[in-house]
Amino acid sequence: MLSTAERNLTLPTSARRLLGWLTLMGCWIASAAMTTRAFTAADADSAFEAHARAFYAEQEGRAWFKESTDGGKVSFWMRAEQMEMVLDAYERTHRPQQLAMFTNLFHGFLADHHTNWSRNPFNDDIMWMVMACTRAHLLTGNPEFRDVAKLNFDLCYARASSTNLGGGLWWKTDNRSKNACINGPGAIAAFLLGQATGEAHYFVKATNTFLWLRATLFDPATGRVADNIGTNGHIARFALTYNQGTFVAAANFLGFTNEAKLAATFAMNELCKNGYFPAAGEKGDGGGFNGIGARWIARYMKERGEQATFEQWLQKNADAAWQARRATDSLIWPRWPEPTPEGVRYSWGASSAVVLMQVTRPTEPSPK
Ligand code: 7K2
Repeated sequence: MLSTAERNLTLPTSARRLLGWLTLMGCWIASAAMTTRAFTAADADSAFEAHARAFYAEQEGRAWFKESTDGGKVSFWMRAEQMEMVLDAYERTHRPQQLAMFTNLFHGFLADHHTNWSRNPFNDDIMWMVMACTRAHLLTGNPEFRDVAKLNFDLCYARASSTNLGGGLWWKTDNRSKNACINGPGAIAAFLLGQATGEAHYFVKATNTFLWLRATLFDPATGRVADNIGTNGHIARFALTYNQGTFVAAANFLGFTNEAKLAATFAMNELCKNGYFPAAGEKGDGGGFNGIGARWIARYMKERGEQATFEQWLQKNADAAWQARRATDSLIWPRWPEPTPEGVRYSWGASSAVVLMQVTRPTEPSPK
């Protein structure tokens, strides 16, 4: 038998040169593949498990998320939204233990905040938790989740809805502004409750809320969703990824696909730098904004077959987020592609990357 080298020697010079080139190219492609950032479904599992290991706590069937690696308990809306993160994982894996986690978190939430949330002056807080519970009901059929969602949506909508400024929902009970962060979630919550209960008035509420939001805070020329309008009519124009995401969700549910695409495109092209979601602070409300944005944009993309426009962008972020995990416990802060530093990390800030990795299609198959 001739060795490869010997066999090559029998080839004419031009063919040998070509072979040399091909070998070189092969090495180059292989080394590029090794440095290419990629994540697998197993990595999405690992990211979720790392977050749970660091922050999920449970006692006698009642669970919560710690505020940080130092302990504590995370506040109302960040807790609700990390419950949505658990649903994102369940929607991807269909693992019963993730549903059990949600159920424990639900009971833990009610133990701390009771079944009637009207003492919370933030209407948006209530709507975030209504969304979590209604999604859980739609996934499980458990009436416990639906009934609490319905009770609290109804009381929140009754106090938040008004004709001032042409309609829409007040952000807080002091009735000083109408914000995207209540009207997007309010429209989503109403729509999902319509699905959960079959009661048509919820779809009317979803439509009215969305149409007000579109007319008042959405710019159809750019896709920007402004943050809020005050009682004096002043519009705060700044745009945030979570407001873009909830607008996209409501638009998608109600069939306003042009608006959904515009708002998603604005988030991708105008709010991102080098294609990366904006770096968020970890302690405040902003830590989980990108997770909310990614969740709803990804869902819209999948339901409307818009992968060609948005999937590479989501995957670039999910890859970068996974690369940015820290070695000690695989937590990921909300400032990828910068690597996650050692020290205290916050559950809400660490949830954005976890959500992103649950809702984005992996860029590589899992190893066998
Ligand atoms: O001003 C609102 C909102 O319009 C804006 O987008 C963000 C920006 O800040 C607040 S919303 C944050 C609230 C969420 N609900 C619970 C409250 O404790 C919290 O202030 O960050």
